[in-house]
Order: sequence, then structure tokens, then C-alpha cells
Amino acid sequence: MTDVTTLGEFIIEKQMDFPGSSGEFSRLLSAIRLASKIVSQQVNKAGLLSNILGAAGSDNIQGEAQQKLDVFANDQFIKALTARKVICGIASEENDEYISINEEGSYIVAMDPLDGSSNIDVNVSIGTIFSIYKRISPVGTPVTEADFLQKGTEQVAAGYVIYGSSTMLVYTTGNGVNGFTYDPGLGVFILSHPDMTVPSVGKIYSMNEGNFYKSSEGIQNFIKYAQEVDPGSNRPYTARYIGSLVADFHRNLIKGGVYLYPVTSTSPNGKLRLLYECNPMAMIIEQAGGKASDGQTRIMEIDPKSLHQRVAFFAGTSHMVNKIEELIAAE
Ligand code: P6P
Repeated sequence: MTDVTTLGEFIIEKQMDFPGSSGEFSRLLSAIRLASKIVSQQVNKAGLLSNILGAAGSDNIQGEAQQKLDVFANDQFIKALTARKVICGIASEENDEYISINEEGSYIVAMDPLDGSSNIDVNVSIGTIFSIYKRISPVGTPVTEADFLQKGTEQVAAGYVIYGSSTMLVYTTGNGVNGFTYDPGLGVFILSHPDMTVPSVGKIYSMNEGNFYKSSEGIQNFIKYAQEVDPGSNRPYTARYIGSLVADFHRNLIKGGVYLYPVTSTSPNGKLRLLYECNPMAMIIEQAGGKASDGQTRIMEIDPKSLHQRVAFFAGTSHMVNKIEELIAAE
């Protein structure tokens, strides 16, 4: 076991690439590491006597019934981030407004503490998604909404934790993507997937095809394209949809493919949230050599207008995102 790199060692090694750095960012990542371990422990025994299954009896801003694990995960990440005093504010899917933390903190975090939580009770993989920015308002003043409404291109880091057959933490700070697998016996994340890159040729598409007739002509044409028999272009593609963004995204990152959540007649702005789902996943997929757009615009170039703003989201192997954009443009 001595030839492995733990996440803690990796964070310190990367900090040493920036001589004179304050270590604040490393402490931030360590807070995320700690909260991920705590949430992983609860997720992995959710079916047992911990009585943490089921709805918490409250709704979030999306009007979605909060699951107890949602609330637990939200609390754990907020506590861990607050304790490190480097955060001035947090925006969370589970909180209507942003949370002011420490005026002396230099960073803000936008997060979905437990994405895909409707899958908790059926033992399907779920995940945490996080996005980190430097604040733009002066240190020593209260955090402002403008600190959160920065373009995705301004992210200093982004990542996700997938609570699946194993727990993995995957993140980027703008110099490639690295994946760490949690060893609960040792209580450490171990570098298992160094320098992750999405395959340049993909044949998996991930969409809720129940939305087919609620989607635009361009999206319908992409689904038909995906199903056509053409061995020369690896078609028909393979349909894989778990209904948990982190799980679908993670599989496509490793195997190649594209995730689609288009605007529909019932979700005219799309379903996924720009700040704490699409932007962090867009940073990861671009750092892994892929692409993320809303069908016309690069996700990370979209100017955010509100904390819980929704956008259409297409992310994965570049040629597949390009095909979706081409068919939308031809509508
Ligand atoms: P649908 C979960 O609620 C989520 O935000 C993503 O994790 C997932 O990909 C998507 O929504 C599932 O949405 O409409 O297909 O159930």
C-alpha cells in the first residue's frame, strides 16, 4: 500500500506547485474530502437501521420532496466547509438563498449535496457535485450574489463524488481530471484514475427518452440518428440512462458517450441547474477533452442570472455534442 497516492498527499503535492500559496484552497478541498467520507458512510448504510431513508418532510426550492439523506448531506458539507474558515459563502440546491459564512474567506462554493436523491430508496448510485470560485467582492465584506453569478470559465475547481459500488471523488483544478477511490478500511481516498480523459469516439447516449415527444425536432432527430444502423459510424449507439446525473456522467466520462437533458415542453428552460450541476460537470468534461453546451452556447460561457437557473445540458464526447448542436441548428 506504500506505493499509492492518497487524496491528502495529492492535494499537498499540488499545493507545492504554487510556492507561497496560503494553503486555503487545500483546506477547502480537505473539507470536501471529509464531508464526502461522512456522507458515503451514511449512503452505504441507508437501507439499514439508520432510519435515514425516506423523505424529510420538507421541499427544496425546486419543489422536490427532500430526502433525509439530502438534508443530511447538505448539513455535512456546510459544516465541513464552515469549519475551515476559507469560505465566504455557499449556494446549495437545498437552500433557497445563498448562505453567508465567513467574511474573511476568499472562496465560494456552489453545490448539489446529493444529486439524484430520488434514487436513494432504490439503491441506485447518487452523487455530490461542487463548484469552487474565488470571490469577486472584497475579503472582509459580506459575500454578495455577484460572487455566485460568475461564468463557469471562472471556476477554480469543480468535482463530484459518486456514491456507487464504490465511492469515488473526481475533480479538476484546471490541469486535468483525477479520480480517487475511497477505501473505507483505511478511511482514505486513493488515486485510482489519474489524468482521466473521455474517449474521443463514443457510442453511449443518455437521455430520458420518455421526453422524446416533448423535445424539439433537433433532439428527436438526434435520437433517430443514434438508433440508425450504420456500422461505419458505430451506430446504432447504446442507450444507457440511470436517472442520476453523476452516475450517467461518470460512466460516459470513462467509456465515452453523451448525456442529454434538453429543454422540453414541460421544462422550457431545461431541468439541470447551471451553477451547481452544469458548470462543474462542464469544467470536468472539458478538462477531460470533451465538450458541454446548451445546444448553442458553451455551458461555461453562459452568464448566470440566478442561483437556481436551469439550462439545457449536453455533455460528453465532443463529436456527439457537435452532432446534437448540428441537428438543433438545422431545426
Ligand atoms: P428525469 C436528478 O433529479 C436529476 O437532477 C439528475 O441527476 C438526473 O440526470 C435527472 O434529474 C433525471 O431527470 O426527468 O429523467 O427523471
